[in-house]
Amino acid sequence: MFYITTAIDYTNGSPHIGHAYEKVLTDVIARYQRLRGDEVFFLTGVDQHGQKVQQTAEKEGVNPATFVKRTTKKFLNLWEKLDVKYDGWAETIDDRHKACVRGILTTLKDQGQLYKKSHTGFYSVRQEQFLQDKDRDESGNFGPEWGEVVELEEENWYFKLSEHTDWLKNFLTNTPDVIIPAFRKAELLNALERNSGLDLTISRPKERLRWGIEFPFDENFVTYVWFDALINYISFAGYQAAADAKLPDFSKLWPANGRPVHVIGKDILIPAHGIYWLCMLHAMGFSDEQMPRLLVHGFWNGLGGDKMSKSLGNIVDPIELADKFGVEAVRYYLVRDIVTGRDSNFDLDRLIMLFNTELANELGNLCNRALNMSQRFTGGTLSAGGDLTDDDLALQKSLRDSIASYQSAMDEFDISKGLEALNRHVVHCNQYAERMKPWELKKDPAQTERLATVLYHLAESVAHASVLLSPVLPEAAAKLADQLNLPSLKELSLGDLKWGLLPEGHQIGKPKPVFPRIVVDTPDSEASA
Ligand code: ME8
Repeated sequence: MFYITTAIDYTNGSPHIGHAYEKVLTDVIARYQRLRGDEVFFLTGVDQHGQKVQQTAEKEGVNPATFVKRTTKKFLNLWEKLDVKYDGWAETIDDRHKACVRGILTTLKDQGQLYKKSHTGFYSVRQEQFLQDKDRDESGNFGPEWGEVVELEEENWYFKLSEHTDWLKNFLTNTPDVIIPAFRKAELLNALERNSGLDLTISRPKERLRWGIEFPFDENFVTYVWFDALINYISFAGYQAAADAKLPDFSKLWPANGRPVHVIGKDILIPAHGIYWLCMLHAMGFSDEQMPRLLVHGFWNGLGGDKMSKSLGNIVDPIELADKFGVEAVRYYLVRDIVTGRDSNFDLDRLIMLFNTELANELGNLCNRALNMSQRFTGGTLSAGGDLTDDDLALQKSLRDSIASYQSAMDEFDISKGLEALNRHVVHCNQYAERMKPWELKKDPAQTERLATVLYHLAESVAHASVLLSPVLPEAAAKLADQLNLPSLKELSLGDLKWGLLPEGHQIGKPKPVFPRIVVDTPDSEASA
């Protein structure tokens, strides 16, 4: 069982391209794992509590519950549009989740992991939060962005995080591959050095935050939004769920020796996932073997290369993009033009260029050639009968190499490299077609068998390409399988990818272009040339 999750998105605003990237990336990984033959459970969802939501709802003059329902819908619509196919959907206002959070709070309290104490500190009335030394400006003051700052005493519940940090240091130091990419582990260990000794405030007094999960043993407090949100990974996996809760069987999704994969952005590794969550799991009695793997992806910067922000007005809207360029172009770009773990600048010219060169020109051309020529020259009937030349054998080797590189890249969550491996074979096939010139062979009756062999090599390559492409572009892959007239392609596993997917005498279907070129009619766009 391969259990994979994404971060759950804040519902205080609309989804942007960063949200879309994370969910498409996870969808691609989930689909790839299925292609490998694994059973997969993919959980995603929304983070609906907390101060930000309460504040935005107030600004809009609606109650938080109405507000989150409205924004949650935007996320649901986006996943449907982008063909993100999850198995479980997490909403933190769900009663089953609340019951799980409350159960965990009670257990941790009974185990002596929680305590209540009062804290005196500087509090920003405008931002409704306690400030820390890092919030001071160069002259040591709290700047005007914090508004009125007052010294305040407040009681809260704390989780004894500090009791788990030595364990965490040892665990991280001695366990390879739990933080991906590895350079993030060094950052995490550094942060742990700086943070050790601190416990975590896990409550907010109701006087300043009402929109949260009420403490089961202290009605004056709600749960801190991160403590609440992180628990989604287990609550929606069926952790300590009631029998009739319609949730998965937890022991199947998260067995004693199983590590789920949490896909998260680089901004929420430290401290939320890398420190709080791993320590929370440890406190709940999860073993080292059960600690999740954290796959930490990078950020898309907005158009122009700056960090995306409302004030710069450079936030990329995934719905607009999909409407303009098509869902497949967006999905392809989001996993092709970024190395998992690194940042990238969102660039429309590159979106168009990558679609037009790698899909419309290379793969599209190969599909058109293979299917159209087979239809026109042999009535759509395939035959692999003839003797093989060095060129044919080189093509078959190129395919084998390509599948092997694809698989090792995808196993390491490096989708861009996996697609590159697939593209190498597609380019090889187009060059093969140029050299073999089936259109010339057609003119010579003595070359009938040779023509069939060449066409078979091209069509067989399209069949493999459609399977390899399917995690990224499921719709295009399904169309190709239909045109090849081979529905079973949609059910294949990676292990089934051997030469000869298309049986002798197979009759292909009617070819139709699957990757129409994106044409942009702005005069200065190079990509439209
Ligand atoms: O952090 N590029 O929610 P969120 C790539 N609710 N990824 C980006 C991005 C960008 N420009 N901007 C944001 C939260 N993300 C919490 C998570 S999990 C228990 C709770 C990623 O809506 C970000 O890193 O701010 C995170 O993984 C996800 O989008 C949701 O961000």
